[in-house]
Amino acid sequence: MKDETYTPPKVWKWNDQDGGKWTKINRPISGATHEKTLPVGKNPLQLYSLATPNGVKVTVLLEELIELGITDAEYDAYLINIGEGDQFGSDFVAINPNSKIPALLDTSTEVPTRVFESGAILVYLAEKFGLFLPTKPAARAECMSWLFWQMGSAPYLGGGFGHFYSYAPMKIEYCIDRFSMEVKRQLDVLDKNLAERQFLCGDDYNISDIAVYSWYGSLVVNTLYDAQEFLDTASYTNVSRWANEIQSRPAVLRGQRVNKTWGPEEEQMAERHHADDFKISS
Ligand SMILES: N[C@@H](CCC(=O)N[C@@H](CS)C(=O)NCC(=O)O)C(=O)O
Repeated sequence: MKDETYTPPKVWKWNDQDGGKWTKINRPISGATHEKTLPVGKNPLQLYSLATPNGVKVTVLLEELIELGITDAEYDAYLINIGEGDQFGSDFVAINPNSKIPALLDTSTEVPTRVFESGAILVYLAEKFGLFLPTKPAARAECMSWLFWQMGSAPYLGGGFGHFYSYAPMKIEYCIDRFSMEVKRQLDVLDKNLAERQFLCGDDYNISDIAVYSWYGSLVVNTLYDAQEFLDTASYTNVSRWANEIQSRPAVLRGQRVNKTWGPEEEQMAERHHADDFKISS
């Protein structure tokens, strides 16, 4: 372990720490680093994103809405390359002062509405179109509980486990153990819930399934961190059953391709502007 003898100084200073894959974009300050105008397309909704699990949540919901014939959910999806620092451009920061994808601009409202944080975007869209979010108080509370569970839990999976297992420049047993333990505990929470229910909240698929699937479903179907074997995800049989069912939905397959610029070419789609884009590129 590189840092066995490290003693933290009195005051932490920002210098050339080797933060691994993301080291070039990590900064201890917020705000724009450069002027950059974002494109705006013709559709009511403008999405600025990338096909990471947080980005995919939104494109899956939008594709589900379009699958149901909701034309007002048509959207332009523009690529934000976080490896190149696009999230620090001035127009992006005006939509999301937190400089992270996904960010949404709803141009159909009298004054364009900005929405940031993937959970807030899911709730905004579900409420706007009256779909995928139950309205009865008890069912809504259950949906919100699982949605907020995902928002609070996934940083342990992404920023914790994923970072130290996949991205960190050295393998640190202490960190990998700590976050593997927590991720396995989280998978067990999901598995016990899904032993009783088809979807997270019962018989109906809603935005909590979309949010949790994008992280934990991807983990068990092995599109995230290549950690299926390491975490023995197959032993969470109820999570696997649920993930495979969601994975086969046409809207999910489409949503996962939007703003994707890696993997097999036929799965990539840097930008999306029209439902027919999938036909053209597939
Ligand atoms: N809590 C935020 C997290 C978003 C987030 O972490 N996005 C990552 C990609 S998955 C990002 O944009 N990272 C760029 C950076 O940290 O500079 C959400 O759910 O929207």
